[in-house]
Amino acid sequence: MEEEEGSEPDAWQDLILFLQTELTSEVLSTPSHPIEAAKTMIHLLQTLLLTCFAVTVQAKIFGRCELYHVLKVSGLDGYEGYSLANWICMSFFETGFDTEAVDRRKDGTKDYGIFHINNGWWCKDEGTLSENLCSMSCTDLLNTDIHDDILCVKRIVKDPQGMGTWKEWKKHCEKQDLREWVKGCKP
Ligand SMILES: [Ca+2]
Repeated sequence: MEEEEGSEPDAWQDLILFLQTELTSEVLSTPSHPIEAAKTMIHLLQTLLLTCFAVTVQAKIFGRCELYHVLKVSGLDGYEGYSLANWICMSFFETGFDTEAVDRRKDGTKDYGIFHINNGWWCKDEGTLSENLCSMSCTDLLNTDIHDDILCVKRIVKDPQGMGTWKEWKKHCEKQDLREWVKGCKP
């Protein structure tokens, strides 16, 4: 993906700083025996792999029922007349439940996060004029905490077109039988 935005730069800076510190201390204490040196290298590689893993797990793809529960607790069920199944269906077709989704529209604006929120109207990012009606940074729409994303969609859906603002919802979810989307999710 093209998006070096988001919380990623901070995470990578932390990683680089950590590795610099770690490498410096390891090099200063490198043992002269080849086996000890090899052990040190293995230890370093393990540390590197673990740290990379810790950075990448910040991305999150929600499970269907997992999303259901977060949306329910956040009071989205029936909000402005839309059942939870509508939100889950919309998010699936817009982003596949991916909190890091960023897609560019034909008009040059971008849609951010698990609900594909547009930077022309709702959030502010660098280099784009925005109404910023949700009063938030677009990068906050890419982390694993979607409570602020939910607050923003509550604002978006109050507009006259309601969920019709999401093209994929209109295409795949509007006026459909949506029961399958919440099937098996414990109330
Ligand atoms: Ca967020």
